Order: sequence, then structure tokens, then C-alpha cells
Amino acid sequence: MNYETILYEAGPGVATITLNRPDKLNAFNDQMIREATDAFKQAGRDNSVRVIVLTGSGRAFSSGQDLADVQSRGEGFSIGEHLRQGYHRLIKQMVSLEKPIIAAVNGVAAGAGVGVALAADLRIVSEKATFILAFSRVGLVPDSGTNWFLPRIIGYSRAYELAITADRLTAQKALEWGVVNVVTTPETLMETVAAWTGPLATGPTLAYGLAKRAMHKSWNLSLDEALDYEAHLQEICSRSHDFEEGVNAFLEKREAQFRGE
Ligand code: LHQ
Repeated sequence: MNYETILYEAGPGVATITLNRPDKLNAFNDQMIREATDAFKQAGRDNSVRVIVLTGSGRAFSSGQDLADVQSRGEGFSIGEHLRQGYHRLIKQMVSLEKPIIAAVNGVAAGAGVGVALAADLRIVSEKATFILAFSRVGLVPDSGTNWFLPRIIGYSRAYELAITADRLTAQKALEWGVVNVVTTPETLMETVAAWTGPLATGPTLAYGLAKRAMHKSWNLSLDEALDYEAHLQEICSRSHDFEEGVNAFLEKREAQFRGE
């Protein structure tokens, strides 16, 4: 697929997806949702890609749904179908992709932009980043997975407060509340991200991917079921190249040379 609303760059071990509608603060139109979904799919299929970075061009990460686009659709437009056919595919693609995804949040994330940032596994953000559950400003409920991710990260009361006030959550507060992993200066954002992607791109990707699967699946499991599922995944990992290499490297007191498989 040729992309027009995003940039896709696959370097050694790392794919970077850049939301690229800066004049609209990277608001999502149908094409951008489709292209971002496709780019994650491509990064998942490419064995040379072992970590994915999602960021925005210009001063924003994403201002969420393109509201001008919604308005232009007229009365017959079904937001429910738009979500099902668009954002839901994107969010599920991100969560089911068994490689770490880092959201490098360079500026404001609003509405569905928050949902997409939360669907990433780690958030490394600029001091200028803010998160706004702008949905209620336009008379909507949070969507794009926000109701699922956010209370799990910060608890119900804080999440509900952000939903009904649509107040800006600053980068610093987001760090205190565990929404983001790292806050850095705007100038050093991508450098900081690179300091994370370097080791992740040479790490045991299979184990990283299955840890992601185990943690997501655990929300719906009893302790007995979760323990059982861990044992199943550990069987898979224990037959991998990287397990053998990891143990050998430890015993031989050298750096492991993981292949991600
Ligand atoms: C925009 C947008 C935008 C279009 C900035 N759309 N142009 C899902 C499914 C279906 C339907 C509905 O919703 C959803 C989920 C959602 O995402 S609902 C929430 C949608 N997002 C919002 O309500 C946020 C709207 N944007 C804002 O509140 C502000 O732009 C923020 C706070 C993000 C940034 O404010 P400023 O830094 O002051 O920038 P700005 O407002 O001046 O925006 C710059 C330009 O970007 C401006 O265009 P212009 O031609 O005047 O320069 C905006 O119109 C445009 N833009 N967000 N979502």
C-alpha cells in the first residue's frame, strides 16, 4: 500500500510510523486509520522489525477524529459503523501485534488520539505532551478503547474525572499516574526513544510478544487460568533459540545474541 497520510520507515530492527497530517494536528480521517492499520500489519509480518514506534509529525501526536470529516458526512453517517470498521481494527491490530509498540507522544493527544496512544505498550513523551479526553466536549463518550485501557492504568475515579471534565492531563501528571513511562524534553524525545528501541530491537522478541499476549489475556482469566496460560507460553519460549542462547550466555558470562525467535 502506498501511504499518503502516514510515513512508514523500517530501519534495522525498528519500524517508525508517523501520523502525517500536521495541519490538522494529525486528526484521523478514514484514510489515515486504514493506512496506520496496514502499517502495523506490515510491521507485524516483517521478521526484521522487532519494535515499532508510533509518533506524530509537527506539534501534535493526534487530535483524534477529524471532526470536519465527520461533519461533511451528513446525516446518514453511522459513527458506530465508523468505529467498528476503522478504529477497532487499528486498536486490535496494535494489541494483537506481538512486538513492543512505543508511542512517542510529541504533543497533544486528544479524543481517539488518546485511545491509540493507550493501545501502545509504552509511552515515551515530550514535556509538551498532553492527553485530553475531548470526547465529552463534543457530546460523545470516550471510544477507541479508552474506556478499557484508562481505568486499568489509573483507576476508575481518575479516568472518569478526565472523561467528564475533558481537562488536559499534563505529561508530568501522566508520569505520576503511570500513564506514561518516560517524560523527556521535546528536543531529546526521539533520542530517548532510540535508547529504548536499540536494546528492544536486539532482544528476545518472541518472549516480549508472548508477555504482551499473556498480560492482555490475564484481564479475562482467573488466577488458575492465568497460571496455566503462563505455563503454556513458557513451554513455547523454552523451545526457542533465544532461551537456549540466553541460558548459555549467562553461564558463559557473555552477552546473549538474541535472534528474536
Ligand atoms: C482539527 C482537529 C480535529 C479537525 C485540530 N478535526 N481539525 C470517533 C469516531 C467518530 C466521530 C467522532 O469522534 C470519535 C472520537 C474522537 O476522537 S472525538 C474527539 C475529537 N477531537 C477533538 O474534539 C479535539 C479537537 N481539537 C482541539 O480541541 C484542539 O485542536 C486541540 C486541543 C487538540 C489543540 O488546540 P490548539 O493547539 O489550540 O490547536 P487548534 O485548535 O488551533 O488546531 C490547529 C488546526 O488543527 C486547526 O485548523 P486551522 O485551519 O484553524 O488551523 C484545527 O481546526 C485543526 N484541528 N483538531 N479533531
